[in-house]
Amino acid sequence: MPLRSGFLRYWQGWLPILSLGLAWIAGEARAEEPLSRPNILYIMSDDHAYQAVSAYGHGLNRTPNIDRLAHEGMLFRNCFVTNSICGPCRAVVLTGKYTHLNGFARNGDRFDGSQQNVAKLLQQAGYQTAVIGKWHLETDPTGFDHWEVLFGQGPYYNPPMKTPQGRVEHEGYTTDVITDLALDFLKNGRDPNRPFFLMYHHKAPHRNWCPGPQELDLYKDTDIPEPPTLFDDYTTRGRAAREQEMTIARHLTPHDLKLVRQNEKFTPDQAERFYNAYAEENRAFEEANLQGEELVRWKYQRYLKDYLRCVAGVDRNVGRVLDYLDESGLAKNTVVIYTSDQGFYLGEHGWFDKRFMYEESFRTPLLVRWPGHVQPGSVCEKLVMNLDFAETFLDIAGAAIPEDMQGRSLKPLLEGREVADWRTSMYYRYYEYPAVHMVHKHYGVRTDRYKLIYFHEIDEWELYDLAKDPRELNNVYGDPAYAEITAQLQAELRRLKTLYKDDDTIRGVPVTAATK
Ligand code: SGN
Ligand code: CA
Repeated sequence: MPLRSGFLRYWQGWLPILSLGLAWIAGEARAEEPLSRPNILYIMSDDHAYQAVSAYGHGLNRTPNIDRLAHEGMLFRNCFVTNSICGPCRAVVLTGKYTHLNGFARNGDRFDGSQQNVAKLLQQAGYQTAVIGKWHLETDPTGFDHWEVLFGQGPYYNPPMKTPQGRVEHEGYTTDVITDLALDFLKNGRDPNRPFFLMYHHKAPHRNWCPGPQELDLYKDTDIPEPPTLFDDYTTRGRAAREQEMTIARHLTPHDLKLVRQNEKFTPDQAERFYNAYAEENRAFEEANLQGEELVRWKYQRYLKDYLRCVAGVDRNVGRVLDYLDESGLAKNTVVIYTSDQGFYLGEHGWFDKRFMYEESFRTPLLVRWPGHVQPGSVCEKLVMNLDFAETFLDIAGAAIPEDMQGRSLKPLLEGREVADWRTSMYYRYYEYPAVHMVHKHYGVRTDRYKLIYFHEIDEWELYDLAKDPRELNNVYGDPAYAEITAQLQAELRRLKTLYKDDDTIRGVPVTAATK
């Protein structure tokens, strides 16, 4: 007995320490396991053209914080969207499927939140999921543990946000507010036992380009360089390029140009700061009574400066988030992606807005940092698409990619591996007509060298040889020298249409009926 009780006492004395040790080891293992899977921070702004990300080298502006992702990660030079318009792009990113399968064809449609989406799949894989900022899909987010989104487009100042608990009012500049909420999630809302997937979505630099108080005075004494196609007259192009309603010359409004009071619900201080910033220039403008090309040039400067001021606000806020990732130690195990819902015209062809399959709106910026996986300062030239994003997130998370997703994971490209059978052509389709900006419906195919576009409702084809004509000023459709390539591209277009199961319906409803 004495022996036994001595033995027991001996072990009883050690037991709490032993069990603590075991619990610690188990706890460590639990904490280790999910943390070995990286967090995913997906940053998407709205209408941020690659021409206005300085890492792309266009010389319009400086975006030092976004550029960090290129210096510390990979810059994709050829990232494109499947359908260059906001809501549809967001639906593609969530589902990894083309518009005709996810059902969200035009802004204002209601996203079917009951379908499979990447947030739901990551949630099932053990991720904590969140979306903060612009959403624009009408129905409530599904698959997110946490969400706080703008109502529709949302304002530039003092945005109310929609949450599962109802409407929440905020005071401040929306780009700052969305970042504050994202930082609050990272600091206080995060589950330390799960990796996170955070979609942090800006409203800026969407029309009507209202800068924040900190950026209102930027570019005051500078001239922004004009694009060579500012005065494009659309010779050689068809009806679509002529009939659109998105010219700087005729379609920017006095409201867009800050020549009249704004629709924003400013506080008195915000209003004073805002209107004072424009007052002197507006007086000079009225006195000058500009006409013709001079007037277009003035409008271009006003548009671009406001646009770039909004971009500077986004960049400053991306910097705040990257700094927090560094300070908190999260940076080393977090994949950071920066992109825009689609591209935008910054005066090219005389335009603002997007929608067309021409380069500036078809293409979107994409920069990805993933420490230990992506070679800092690397560049990818492959043809990638927003269709690939959902698959990429799942692959990064080590989760299975469903068969019915239509893109392909970018993970091998990110890791610098050669992928011999990567896509060499891309399919595009736009449906929003008639609608604001009046861009005719079209679909088409782009390879690394050529682009064939079919405006099917007006039965007009366009063909561009991007090697000879990167600005797409010379439509060579019908030129006998291009007969063979045209036939090849038409065959490729048919092949892609079939491959992606586009049967001219939106989920079984004929396009004409579905997009009225
Ligand atoms: C608003 C804008 C348009 C813009 C669409 C879609 N007009 O209607 O210029 O094309 O949104 O933009 S505005 O005067 O209200 O700003 S999207 O990015 O949401 O698709
Ligand atoms: Ca957009």
